[in-house]
Amino acid sequence: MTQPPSLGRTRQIEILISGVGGRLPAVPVEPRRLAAEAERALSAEAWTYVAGSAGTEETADANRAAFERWQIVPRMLRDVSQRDLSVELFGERLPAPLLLAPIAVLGMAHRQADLAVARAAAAEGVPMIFSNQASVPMEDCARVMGEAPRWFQLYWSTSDELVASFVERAERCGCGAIVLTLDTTMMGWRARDLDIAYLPFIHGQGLAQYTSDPVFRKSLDEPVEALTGVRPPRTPASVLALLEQIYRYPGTWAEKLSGKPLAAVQRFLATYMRPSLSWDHLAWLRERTKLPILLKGILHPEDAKMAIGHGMDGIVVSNHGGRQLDGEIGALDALPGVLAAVEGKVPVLFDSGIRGGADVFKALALGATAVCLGRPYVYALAVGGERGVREVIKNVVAELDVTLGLAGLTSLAEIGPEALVERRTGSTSPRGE
Ligand code: LAC
Repeated sequence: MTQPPSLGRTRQIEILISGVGGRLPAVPVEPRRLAAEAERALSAEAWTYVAGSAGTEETADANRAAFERWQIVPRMLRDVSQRDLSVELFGERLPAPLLLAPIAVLGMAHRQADLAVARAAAAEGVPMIFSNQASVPMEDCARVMGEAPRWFQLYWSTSDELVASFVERAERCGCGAIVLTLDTTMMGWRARDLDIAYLPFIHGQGLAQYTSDPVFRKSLDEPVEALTGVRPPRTPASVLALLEQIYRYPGTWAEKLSGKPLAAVQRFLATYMRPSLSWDHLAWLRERTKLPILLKGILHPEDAKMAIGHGMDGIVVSNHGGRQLDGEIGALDALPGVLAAVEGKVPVLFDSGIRGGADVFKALALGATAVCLGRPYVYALAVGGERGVREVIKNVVAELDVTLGLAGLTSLAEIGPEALVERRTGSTSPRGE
């Protein structure tokens, strides 16, 4: 699949011609305005959960600062009239080096949640990575995607039986890869969420992969060990939370009223995190699936080497959008070290901080094979639903196309570190000149 030769210009013209008729884009093109409109569209709880990062949110700032440290040095007079953004990943040719990152609880952003994103991703040919914490079961998303590419993100819970079931379901759903997220062996210290004392999962949101799973549902017949001695105070709010759990639990009214919705939340909270996970576990997963396995959350070069040593097929350099560990290295700052350790043996993907096409260009120039877009598509979902997600995908890809051409390049293979210079105070000069 290849792009029309001037995708960036096509998108610009499409927007500008519609503007002549007084019609504006469904979602803002400018990333900060997109976030601001999403904040207006979302409930306080949803905005806090989606936009928030860990602790003082220094990591989220570091992610952006890392992009700002690199500047593009364009070349001129190079005939950039024909450009190609396509890339091959695990035997599949993608129209652009872009995937949609797995994001939990999209139901907080829009009624159609993951389904709207799945339709938008399929229409644009951009793979969607189904979230382990989705609001819609993966089977339903796969159904609306036809043959379009999709992957599955896995959290390794304390139940290996459940992990195996998720992986089998992902295979049956036609997922092209398993992305094992490693940086969430416990929930990051999310000060914003703690200040409003809100976690969507406790309200029965983001549990769709679990409540649709035969292994998980069977486990609800067994007693669940209490996590702490703390019980919610009996208030109107706690009754409302119970009603939310009942409303979101799939099944017949008999099941809904059987105590299962509360059991599902309790079982989830008891199972979800596995801090004991270690490198030794990977062989078990490797045996269970022929799909490529990518490790997401790798930032240290030694971990990258270990991943390859353990037969992993790819790496996603990511700090979970700054949501897990405060005061952590900016993800883009970690990319060169990981790439040097990987020595081109497996594809290295990147996420955390991508806001537009120029950011994608910088990550590719440093050596990433492709990138994952995160919060911007959730913001677009909140503001414009499926159409909004399509637009944000188009905008990022179009901006990448424009950036490529204006940098004097015509294909991804041509993008390399020589296109960048590290920002210095005072004058900067391109490498090699
Ligand atoms: C989060 C987890 C659940 O970032 O992925 O909220």
